[in-house]
Amino acid sequence: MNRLVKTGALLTPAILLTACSASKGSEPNRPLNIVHIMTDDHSFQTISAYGHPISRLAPTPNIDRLASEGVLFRKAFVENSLSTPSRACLMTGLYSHQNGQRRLGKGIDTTKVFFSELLHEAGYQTGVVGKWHMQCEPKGFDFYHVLWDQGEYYNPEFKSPESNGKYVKEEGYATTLTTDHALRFLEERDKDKPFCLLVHHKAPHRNWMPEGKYLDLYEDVEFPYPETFYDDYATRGEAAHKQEMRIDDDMTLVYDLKVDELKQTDEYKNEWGNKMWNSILARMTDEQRDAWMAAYTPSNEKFIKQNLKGDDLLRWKYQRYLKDYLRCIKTIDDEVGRLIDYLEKEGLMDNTIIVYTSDQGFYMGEHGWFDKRFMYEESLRTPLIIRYPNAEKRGITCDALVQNIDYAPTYLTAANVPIPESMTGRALIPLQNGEKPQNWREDIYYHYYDYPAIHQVQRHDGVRDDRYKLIHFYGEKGEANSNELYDLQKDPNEVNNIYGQTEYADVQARLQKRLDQYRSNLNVDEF
Ligand code: SGN
Ligand code: CA
Repeated sequence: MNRLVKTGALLTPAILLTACSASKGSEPNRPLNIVHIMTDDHSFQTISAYGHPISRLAPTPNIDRLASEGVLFRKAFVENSLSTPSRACLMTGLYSHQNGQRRLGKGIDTTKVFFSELLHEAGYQTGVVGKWHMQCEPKGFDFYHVLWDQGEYYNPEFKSPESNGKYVKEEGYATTLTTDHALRFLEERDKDKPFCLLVHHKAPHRNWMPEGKYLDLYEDVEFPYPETFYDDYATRGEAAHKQEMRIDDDMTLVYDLKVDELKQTDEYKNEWGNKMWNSILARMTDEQRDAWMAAYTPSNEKFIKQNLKGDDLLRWKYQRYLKDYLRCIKTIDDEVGRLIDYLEKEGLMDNTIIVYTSDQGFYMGEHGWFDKRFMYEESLRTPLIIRYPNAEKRGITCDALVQNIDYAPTYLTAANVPIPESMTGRALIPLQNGEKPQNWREDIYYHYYDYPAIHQVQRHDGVRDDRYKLIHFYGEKGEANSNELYDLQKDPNEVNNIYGQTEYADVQARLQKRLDQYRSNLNVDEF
């Protein structure tokens, strides 16, 4: 294991020292506790601190509290917009092709060091609860209590050291149970040691199942439609046309939108997802199922009677999708509040870094889509809020370009543990006042690989700087490659692909050069 500290343009020991002693009132070099809260598929559009019109109708006061006391990152990105790869980036501080986890399923190179191992060796108590979603055991943790695969919303199965490798079903709702286990770790920990806790929620992942008390929340609200809801992909290449993540064609009425009554009908009895839907209902207790049916049956019956078609049907689907998704967010927000209350009550707010993020962004109907995967903004961007203890400035925003490979170096720095030379990401601590240090990165590299696969988003890589984005799509043999270029200042919705236009020749050449440099410096082996 390489234990050299990064030097040069990256992180010098001097910066390390400043970074950790910058907080007013804190002891210099005191190792900080770390709480990393990461949801699954949570869009920045649905956190009210980000100010998007959807979130104004469904506020998130507890997550917003972290933003009002911390730094809200407006340009936080993932490297590969998919769960397992994103989690591998988090643990290793490496890009997907460096840590092996390019797609869902197998891949993680377990010889790569996880930051949890280094913290553990440095005397930290380490814990992870909720969604782990990697095909390796949690490495470097004293405590784990993790969900099976994607996890279930109702009565999910968890594995822990005490369960001897078996997954054991627990009665309750995933978001609440995950928080219960997080609090148990905090309660049972050795209070003389610093700690690092990863709280990884399943919600709001597909199929967006709200908890009992919020089943009819927002029922009478009409959520606004995104400007690109009817995008026809006119200026784009093949990839945007061929994907299978459209609300109109690919979102199912029974499994995704919970119209249980339709599963018996000739038209929908073989719809994709019906089996999963039946197993979701079967795992509920009678009480949970009764509450569910009582809440959904009246609106489902009304919907069936209306016999909606075309645009009316699409708009109904969108409203049902948003309501369920935002109901899941409501519980997340409550549970973030419960965790913060505990930290406050225990006097831990002054020596703990609290982070709120997601494993990637998500489409809330932009371009007519749900899901993620594409390098277009809504899935490339992830929410990121960091609350530093005793910060000099609170409630600030940061526009520096940051990425999910930066978490591991950040947490090592907070713990005064040297960052291995082999880690690619950079510690975010120098950004704690919202300002971008002079030698900060000017652009980011993105690479998506999971194709062919569900949702059929072609492989692509690309580079994004503060203003422009170049994407190179490549499929399988026989499929056309294509390039797209966007001017995010003039065209924030990315509907006008300007690749090949003469007035952008210089920009295109500059971004292409950067993309080539990334590929060669990082030894990228496919594109
Ligand atoms: C499941 C979902 C997909 C989703 C992937 C990846 N289908 O396969 O819609 O894209 O997970 O999601 S589901 O109906 O079975 O839920 S990820 O967040 O884990 O990357
Ligand atoms: Ca995810």
